Amino acid sequence: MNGVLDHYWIRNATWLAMNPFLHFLVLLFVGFKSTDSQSMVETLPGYDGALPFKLETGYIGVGENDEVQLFYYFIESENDPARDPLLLWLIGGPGCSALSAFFYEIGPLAFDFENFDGSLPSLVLNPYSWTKVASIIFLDYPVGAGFSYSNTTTGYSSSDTNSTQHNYTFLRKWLLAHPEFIKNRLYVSGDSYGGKIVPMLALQIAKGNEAGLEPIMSLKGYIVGNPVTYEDHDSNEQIPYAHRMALISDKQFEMMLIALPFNEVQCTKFVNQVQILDLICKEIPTLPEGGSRRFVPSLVDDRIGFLSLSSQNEPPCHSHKYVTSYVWANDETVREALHIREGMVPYWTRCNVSVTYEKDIESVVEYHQNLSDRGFQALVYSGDHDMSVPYIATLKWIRKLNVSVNEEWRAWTVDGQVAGYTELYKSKIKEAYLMFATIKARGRAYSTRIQAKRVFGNVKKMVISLPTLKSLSSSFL
Ligand SMILES: *[C@@H]1O[C@H](CO)[C@@H](O)[C@H](O)[C@H]1NC(C)=O
Ligand SMILES: *[C@@H]1O[C@H](CO)[C@@H](O)[C@H](O)[C@H]1NC(C)=O
Ligand SMILES: *[C@@H]1O[C@H](CO)[C@@H](O)[C@H](O)[C@H]1NC(C)=O
Ligand SMILES: *[C@@H]1O[C@H](CO)[C@@H](O)[C@H](O)[C@H]1NC(C)=O
Ligand SMILES: *[C@@H]1O[C@H](CO)[C@@H](O)[C@H](O)[C@H]1NC(C)=O
Ligand SMILES: CC(=O)N[C@H]1CO[C@H](CO)[C@@H](O)[C@@H]1O
Repeated sequence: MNGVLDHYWIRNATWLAMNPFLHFLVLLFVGFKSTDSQSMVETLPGYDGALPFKLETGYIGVGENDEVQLFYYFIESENDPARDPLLLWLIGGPGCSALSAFFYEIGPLAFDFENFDGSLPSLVLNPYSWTKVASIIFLDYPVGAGFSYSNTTTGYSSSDTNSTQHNYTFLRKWLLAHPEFIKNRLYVSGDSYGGKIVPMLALQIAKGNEAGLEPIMSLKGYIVGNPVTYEDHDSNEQIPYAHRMALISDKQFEMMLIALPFNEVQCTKFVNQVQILDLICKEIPTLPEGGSRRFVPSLVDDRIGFLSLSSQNEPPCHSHKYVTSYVWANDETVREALHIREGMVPYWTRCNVSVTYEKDIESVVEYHQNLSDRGFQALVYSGDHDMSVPYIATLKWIRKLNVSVNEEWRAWTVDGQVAGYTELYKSKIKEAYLMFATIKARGRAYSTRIQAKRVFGNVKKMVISLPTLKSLSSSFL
């Protein structure tokens, strides 16, 4: 406990005291329980001195008896938290930890991989952190991901539908515990598999608002990157994508068009799906059980030895970078600093591939449509070298929405260089814009500094120049 936390509680208590009726409703509908916790984190192992931003971590209970405890990291905007938007960030998987997005994608800190020697990695600031323009809640979802856990076995089963519900309950409770953020413009955001939950949750929020559920959220729109939307259709587009990217021949492509037998998998199996220009590498998943904390190179059965990594700025295998997160997140001092509850998640993994999860919603195109019909803004971006959710799959469902092209396809730039291409769509029903943008990227959009800068440039302009994306596109793109 410290001053800032007390401050939160005091404000919260005052707010609730002033709204006894609301408090009652809240208790009735959200079932506020005492198992929730929140703590300010002022220092982190690996970073010298006090953190130059406000970090809070905590657990919020969801499910019938709060048996599911969702863990989150909240970073206040480094600009103007009172006025900047609030983003809820949902990472993909399903089953990946929010910490991965925090360190490897859009968060304020990154690992100093260059000087990593196997012991606790040092942390450096990320100049392109989205927290420069927005406050962000990074959520470990669904249950089983990151530090989120359930104290019952049945609590571990989840699905698109009930993780959306968990997410919604989470957000309601979180906002009630942080009433100073209720009025901030809210964007639900996420990428990859998170891109499927984002529109579901956004629509749930819209419906909750329409039904008068407290707190009424200031939802303005949503942001998705390489979003899984309709898996079967998304993967159908991998073939034309592979053709466009010179991974299969014209002849093979023609054979496929006329449905002659041709094994596309054979042709692309040696291609890294999420980053077609990258090597295929194993993710280095674990450290030796019970052994020393130092990394043992012989465990790595990749073609490229681990020893060669530390001497290079950019490791040849992107996935090797992830080893730092295992070392860091499983360090006792780190867990203590993050206020992780003891014994609940004995070993942190970046992506829990064994989460019990049912994909019970096949397509979320209808959710995008309904959000657009209701007037919500959307930023949809695609790293253009990602074959698992190729940009053409994304464009395909966008063009099926009841929207018209408002600005034709054209380049957008960062520092005078083309950073990608964009097309702006407008709802035929409401003053709602959907901006699609490609990011020239080696796979997912953040894998190098320059790419991170590109995505950041786009998001920065979006969150700053609302209310409509229209003004954004004329002022920036
Ligand atoms: C699970 O946690 C909730 C909230 O702390 C508690 O009410 C419940 O009794 C716990 N159940 C078990 C089986 O431990
Ligand atoms: C969530 O969905 C899974 C799969 O459909 C189901 O087994 C589980 O009972 C659901 N959990 C709750 C709390 O509804
Ligand atoms: C992964 O998820 C499963 C099921 O949801 C859970 O039982 C398990 O403890 C999780 N593993 C880790 C390492 O968190
Ligand atoms: C979307 O809107 C249509 C028409 O109002 C409605 O029938 C449908 O149930 C909505 N879908 C969702 C997921 O809310
Ligand atoms: C699309 O929007 C137009 C204009 O409001 C409306 O007339 C039409 O019914 C909509 N189409 C669909 C499929 O919703
Ligand atoms: C889509 C979805 O899961 N909706 C659920 C969200 O949560 C509320 C209650 O918190 C349910 O009523 C919805 O059915």
